[in-house]
Amino acid sequence: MSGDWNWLQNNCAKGDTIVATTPITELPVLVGFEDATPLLSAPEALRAQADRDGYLFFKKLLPADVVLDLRRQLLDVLDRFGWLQPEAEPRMGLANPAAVADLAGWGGAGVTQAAYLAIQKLELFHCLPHHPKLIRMYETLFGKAVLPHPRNIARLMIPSPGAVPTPIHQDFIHIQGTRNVWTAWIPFGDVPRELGGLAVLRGSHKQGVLAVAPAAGAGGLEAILCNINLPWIEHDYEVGDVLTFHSCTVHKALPNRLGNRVRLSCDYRYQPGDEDVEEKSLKPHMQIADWSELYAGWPDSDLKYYWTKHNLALSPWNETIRWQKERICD
Ligand SMILES: O=C(O)CCC(=O)C(=O)O
Repeated sequence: MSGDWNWLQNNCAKGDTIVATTPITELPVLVGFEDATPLLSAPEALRAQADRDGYLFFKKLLPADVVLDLRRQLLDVLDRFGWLQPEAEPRMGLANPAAVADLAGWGGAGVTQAAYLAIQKLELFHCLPHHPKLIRMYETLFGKAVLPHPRNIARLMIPSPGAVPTPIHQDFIHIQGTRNVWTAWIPFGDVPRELGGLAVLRGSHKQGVLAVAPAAGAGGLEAILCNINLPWIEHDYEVGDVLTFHSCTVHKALPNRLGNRVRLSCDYRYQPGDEDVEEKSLKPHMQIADWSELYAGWPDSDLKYYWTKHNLALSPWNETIRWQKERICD
């Protein structure tokens, strides 16, 4: 055990205020998720693994052509805004360093508000979370009907001087409602570890809701890890892969070490249809527009306002969960 870890434990024992600093980097790191695909035909075993680890990984759950089609649409938007290298094929996803030098991402999306609006208008972006492979997987996990949240999040992580990887956090403080919400993190294209994929802290969902401190990066709040000795699991993602994790599972993005390559991904969220949902989960991400504006260019589709057909149990937002800015460890 390292000196840093001992420092954390000693200071925790004394009840000092803990700020999230060095001990986090000292946690063990393992590489490679176990593929949970075989457990889809053994629901009890699937749930046992989900309960043990707080996440499940499915190798190539989604068809590559669908995911790559969405990747192409996202890169087209980045190209339209002039952020990709003009001499390279857009599908390579290579940022133009001069064009992104001053890029200030809006609210953790990685791109400006105007570009994020264009992305939120893409029908396929909001269609993909309803793919039967995803819905069946969550029905198996929950053992009941599933509510996909319509607030779908895209992460367009363009390497620019101001870009910061998503900090260590739990989704629950940003979602609320039932804790039984699971996020699907889906890479849009291959995302080796060097490109800055998502890492999860195995078993951390059993720690409850952790205290937070302000931090740079998406979400703006960092979970304070105190007296936790669990391993980080990192992975080299391939197109079609799906990682899903509980709303209390601690996770973070790895830094992008691949120069100019853009990292694209999404967060789609799912919960049992009969459990509480907080109202903002039913609105567009960061309330960038009304649904009517996002839907304006779509053909007629059952997916428009689909959640209004569910009998939803709404629960109120609790701002105090996000007020905890420091924690005294016991
Ligand atoms: O993809 C990312 O960098 C962040 C994903 C995530 O953890 C989140 O949006 O909550």
